[in-house]
Order: sequence, then structure tokens, then C-alpha cells
Amino acid sequence: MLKKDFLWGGAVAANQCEGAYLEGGKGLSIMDIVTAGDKNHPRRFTLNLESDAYYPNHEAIDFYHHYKEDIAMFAEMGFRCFRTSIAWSRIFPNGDEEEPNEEGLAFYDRLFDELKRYHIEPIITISHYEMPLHLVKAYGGWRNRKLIDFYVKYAKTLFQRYRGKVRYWMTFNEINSTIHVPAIAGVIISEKEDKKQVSYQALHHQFIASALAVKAAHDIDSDNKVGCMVMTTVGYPKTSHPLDVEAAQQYLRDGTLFFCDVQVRGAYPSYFHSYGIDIQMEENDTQILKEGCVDYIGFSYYSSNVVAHHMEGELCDGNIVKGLKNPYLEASAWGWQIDPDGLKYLMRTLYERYEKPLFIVENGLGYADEISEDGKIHDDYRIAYLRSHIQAMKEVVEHEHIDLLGYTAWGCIDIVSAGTGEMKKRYGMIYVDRDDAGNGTNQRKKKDSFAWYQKVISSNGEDL
Ligand code: BGP
Repeated sequence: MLKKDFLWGGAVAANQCEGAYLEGGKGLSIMDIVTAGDKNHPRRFTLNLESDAYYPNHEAIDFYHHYKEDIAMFAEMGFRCFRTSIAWSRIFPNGDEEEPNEEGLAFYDRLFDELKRYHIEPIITISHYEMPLHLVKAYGGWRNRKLIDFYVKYAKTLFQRYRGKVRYWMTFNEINSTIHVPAIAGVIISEKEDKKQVSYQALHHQFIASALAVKAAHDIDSDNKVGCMVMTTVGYPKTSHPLDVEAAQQYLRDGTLFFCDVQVRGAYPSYFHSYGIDIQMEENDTQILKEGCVDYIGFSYYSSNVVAHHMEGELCDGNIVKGLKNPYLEASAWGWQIDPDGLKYLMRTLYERYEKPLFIVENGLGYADEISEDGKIHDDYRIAYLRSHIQAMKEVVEHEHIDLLGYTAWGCIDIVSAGTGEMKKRYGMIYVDRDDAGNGTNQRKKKDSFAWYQKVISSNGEDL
């Protein structure tokens, strides 16, 4: 059995659901200008700083105005928690202001009060790829150490304002994505620069900012629990060739564990030396990392990959990171290889390495759902995906006593895809009538998975 206070819920991100991208005093964030793509042309997280706001799904699903209706539906499903992010540029429109934007703070006050009405615990991501665009244009994004002060001021503003309303936080969504897609951290790297060196230096600034935020959160409210959040990449060796096994070992270490090592253990691991990167540190940085260790490990898990020391063969897509095709696994229409056993592998690895509580804060199946002739959405494929992953998660929790805080199904309501900017790639138990071009009534509609997930939660995971 899962513990009786297991945090069942769903997850979204401000930039993928709120809309109202210039309302309530909000400034432009980098996600407001990222180009949209489609499943054949995954979004290029290039930031064309000359253009303003040409992301076609600016209004997303207008959660900013629909949040009461949506939260009522989450409550109907029995949610005990709800993960979303606070849009940094709602609170500090440019990011470097002295004073926060009161309208932005008041919106999230209303949101948290609405959740509280239904006894739904907010799980808040402080930065989910939503940094203010001005911090890129004026400072160069996270490559500039000044971002640390701007971020810490923003985080402290949140901890003080929402003291007693929010106690679960995560500092950066998928902090490892900075290495794969530096533009996500507002870092634009020129041809003549060393991408690795610039990316890892920007990441270092984020590590310091995260550690300072963790310490501030604990100082402001001892009830605060602050997690790191990593995109997990499980890679299986293509063959039993020792070099393929070594490639798989490094894929997991360098793609996932390194980021947890720094934020959970509070220091750069010795193997970092093999990266050949010379991080510019300031004298207190080592002490800051040591004092800012996170309380839990939040992570996203969607799929697994296959790796080899020579990556020849059919490539498959994945959550930001590609891999080779696994002949034993099916893939989603976007090429993400479906592997519930990989979740067990990953949970064991993380828990045995850190012995800190885990939190599955993203898991789900992107699918181009259609409305059937009977007017319903029979997403049995999504029920099958979620059932198999919840079964896997339960197995290791119950048999191996892994401490798992909760499970928030990603995109519990249809939202804009981060990777492609499409609405077509739907994850929700709630359908939203909106297409890739932003047309539609925005009406919400329960899919078959709505009643299924309601049953899962009411039985605390027993009735799958
Ligand atoms: C993760 C992000 C989420 C979400 C998810 C699904 O990387 O944290 O924001 O988008 O991926 O990806 P996509 O929306 O591209 O299907």
C-alpha cells in the first residue's frame, strides 16, 4: 500500500497553460518568443531577440481566467496536490526591478486560495523555463552571475508572500536542460564560443542560485520543503560490449545523476574533473552549495533510450534527449519509447544513491486525442500508459520501501507542448477545445481517463 497521505495529483507549467501573457502587469518571458514547431520539426529553442511574441499559442488554454473551473475539475478527480509554476515575469516583469508586481502576486494568492478551498496542496516550480526576456536582452541570461541575485530576490519574495500557503517548492524545472538547450536558460552561444564551457558556467550560476534559495526557504519557513527537479534519461546499452555498457553508465551519470549530486550532496563530484571544464567560482560558492542541499528529488520520467559507444542506428526522440531505438519497446507518435520498467530502474538508482524522498512530478503520454462520434474521448492508450507506470512505481515503493512523496501526472489538462508548441500533443484527463493555431471554444471536456484517475486516487492506487 502507498502511504495514506500520498500526494496524488497533476502537473502543468505557467507558460504552457496560463495565457494572459501580457495581462496583469506580466512582462515577456523567453517562452513568449520561442518558435513553435511540430512533431517533424521539434521546436528550436532559439531566441530571436529581435521579434516579440510570435509564439502562436500565447493564450495557451487561458488558465489565468479558467483556473477556478479547472481546479474544481481537479478536485472532482480527487487531487491531493497540484503542481504548477509561478511565471517569474508576472512577479518581476523585467526581472531586475526593485519592487515586485503586486497584480502578479495577487493572481497566485487567488490561485492558492482556490486550491486550499479543496484541500489541494500546491507544488510550486519557481522557474519553469519562464525567465523574463529582459534578463536575456540586458544581461545575457544565466551566463551572467548577476542572475543569481535577481533569482534569489524573486524566490525570497515568493517564500515571504506565500508563507503558510505553499510549502513544496522546486527551484528549476529540469535544470539539466541548460546543458542540452542553453537557450532555455536564456543563454545564446555564438559559433566561436565553447558551448560546453559557457553552458556549464551558466549551470553553475543556477546551482548557486538554487542553493541560496533552498537556504532562504528554510530560514523563512521551516515547513518549506525544496526539491531539485531533473529530467531523467535512462539509457540501456545497445549490446553487452563493455564500451556500450560504459556508455550507458555515463549517459545516466552525466545526463541525470550529476545534477542531483551537486544539489543533493552539495558539492561537485570528483568525476566532474573528467568533463574538462574550468568553472569560474567565487570564494563562498563551495560553502553555499554545501549549505543549500535540497530536501527531495523531483523528476520527470516519460521514456527510456538505448545508447552505444558508437551511436549508429535508428535514432528515437525523447524528452529533450534522443537515443537509439529499443526493439523491445513501443514508441509514442512523437517517438518517445514507452518503458514503465525504466521508471523502476531509475527510482532504485536515485533512492539507493541519495536516500532522500523522491517525487514523480512529470509522467504522461502525449497523444493526438480525437473526439469520437459519441462525443467522448476514449483515451484508453493513456490509461494503459499511466496504469503501467503507476504499477511500476507502486512495486518499488511497496517492496523496496522507497520513500515517494507523490505522483503528479503531467499535463493533467491539455496544455501547449513545451517541445513543439503544439496543442495537438495532448496529455490531459481533461480535453481542451483548442487547436495548434489557437482556434477553438476553450471548452473543457472529461476524457475516459478522468473517471479512471478518479478511481485510482480514491482507492489510493489500489484500483488501477
Ligand atoms: C518536460 C517539461 C514539461 C513538459 C514535458 C513534456 O521537459 O518539463 O514542460 O512539456 O517535458 O514535453 P512536451 O510538452 O514537449 O511533450
